[in-house]
Amino acid sequence: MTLFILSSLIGICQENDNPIIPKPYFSKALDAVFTIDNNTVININDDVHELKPVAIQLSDDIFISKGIRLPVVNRAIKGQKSIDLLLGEKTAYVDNNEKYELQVSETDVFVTSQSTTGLFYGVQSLLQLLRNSPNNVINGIKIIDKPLFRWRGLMLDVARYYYPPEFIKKLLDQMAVYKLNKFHWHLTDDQGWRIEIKKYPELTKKGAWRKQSQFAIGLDNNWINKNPHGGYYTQDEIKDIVAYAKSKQIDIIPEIEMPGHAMAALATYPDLSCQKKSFEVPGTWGVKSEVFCAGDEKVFLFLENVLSEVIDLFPSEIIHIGGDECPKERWKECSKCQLRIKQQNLKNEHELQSYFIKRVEKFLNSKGKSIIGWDEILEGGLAPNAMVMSWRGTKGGIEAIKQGHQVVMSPNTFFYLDYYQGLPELEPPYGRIREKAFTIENVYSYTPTIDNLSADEVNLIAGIQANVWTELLHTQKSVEYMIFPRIAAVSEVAWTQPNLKNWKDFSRRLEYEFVNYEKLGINYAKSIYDVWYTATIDSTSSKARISLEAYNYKPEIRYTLDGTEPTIYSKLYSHPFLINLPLTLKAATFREGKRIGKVNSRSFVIFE
Ligand code: TNX
Repeated sequence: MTLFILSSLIGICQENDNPIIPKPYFSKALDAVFTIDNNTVININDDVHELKPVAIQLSDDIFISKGIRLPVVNRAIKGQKSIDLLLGEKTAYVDNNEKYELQVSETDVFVTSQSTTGLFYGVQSLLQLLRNSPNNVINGIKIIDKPLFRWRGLMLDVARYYYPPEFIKKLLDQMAVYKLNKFHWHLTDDQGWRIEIKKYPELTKKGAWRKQSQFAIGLDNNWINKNPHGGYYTQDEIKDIVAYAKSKQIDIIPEIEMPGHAMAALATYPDLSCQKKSFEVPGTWGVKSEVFCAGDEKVFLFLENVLSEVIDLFPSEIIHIGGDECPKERWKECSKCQLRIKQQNLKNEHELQSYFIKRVEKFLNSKGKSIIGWDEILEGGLAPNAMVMSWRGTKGGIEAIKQGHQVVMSPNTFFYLDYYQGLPELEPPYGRIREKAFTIENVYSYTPTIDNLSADEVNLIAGIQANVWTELLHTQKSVEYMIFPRIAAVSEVAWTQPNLKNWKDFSRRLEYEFVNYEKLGINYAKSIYDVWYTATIDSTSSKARISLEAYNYKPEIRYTLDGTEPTIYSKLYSHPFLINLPLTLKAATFREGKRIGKVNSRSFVIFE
């Protein structure tokens, strides 16, 4: 019954001016305004111990955002204007522990949930309302909110380039704002080992450093930066970051890559490879032939020792063990690997990979942990509690579901934030170029296909995740550029019911985020303001039909045909037009008398 009322209300209330990202499950404007001033208090029940830290954090955040310090009090005196945090009270909903309610009326703001997680999300919504308001006033609103998916992830590859703890924390701050709850920390790879392991100090003494870095992939892959690069996180730093994440309701899922993508470890301990030869930590990218030897017991002992320390550092129930892109050529030539295949009655090297993963999985299971791995771990079968991260499109994910595994959809066709988000000629020179840019609108458009799945199978989709691989992102600024603002779209895909998603409305709300990024000094991409062309050229009549498009909210596109820069006085684009060739078209977006996008310039010629 409640559900029915909710769903009929949702349609009506879609158009209100709620600026929150990700869009809540239900929201309705109320005819009231709440003003925060020096007489406002944050009201909690002191007997509920979990409330205190949330309240103090809220008070700090309001101070940072509005410069007003609200005292935290135990049950405010009647009549006093207050923000009330309520845990496990006043709420009828218990079906989802991330659920919260937020009500802003004239005299009170109520944030209510059954759990501290839900309460935290309610507070995040409140803070967004407040920061997006030009003064200290919040318009009346009632929100009932809960997420679509339980896994709302972001992965950062710190192996290809190292980023310091403060940067990780800054990222966690923004993940929390967007109600993302899984930070997947890609800590080891060919080009660097970034986690201190007490039993093997050499791993970070040697394996965390490389002599050079390759700068580009593709046409110009010979450009080498000869500066050494490296760094790692001490166990103390990791503990601190894990605790910080926890305070923001974020689990950190550590990834230790195996059996491939492991050259940093092999360079440190050549004995763990098949050929036992010494290597350098590579300063080039790509899939490497050197992998952990699957026939040598030393390798499993090493990994078990490493994982034991990892388990102690990360409370997460799930450990990521990689499993992707493991070439088999060394195993084919290795007598120990071949002996293992024979002794274990395996058919080939693919089954040897499966043996490897299952063995590590068994170890982790014995410690009360379960594994997640890239979709290659499916090959050869898995224990039922293993999760699969589907990166090569979503096929692997669907297959995993059919085999009864939980999956995280992370297709490289939508969620690889190392790919360009705009027109290559207008973007800064970092990230990967594909035929098609991964615009924020593309990211936003993702919904998992569930057509051929039963309800139980759909429930196996734990969620979605965006991945930031960093081969081509050598500065913090470049990483920020690739993440922001696409992270906002990721959060809405992860949190919001698909039927509530609406690009135009999202692009309106995104404008508030840009203001916030400016305030926080986040190097965000403004690619959404750039103009895209489509031209159909008819060489017999020497004419072209040109259409222009921009994805920002209510774009105002102006253009010139005479080679001059477009200004606010240039022609306003309204619909596709036919035009004589050759010509040079220059177009950009404008707002309130100012150019906001870059100038996209194109020459169209006639091919004889
Ligand atoms: C594939 S996704 C990889 C990474 C690369 C990435 C570049 C995956 C499991 N493996 O090693 O960094 O492509 O986009």
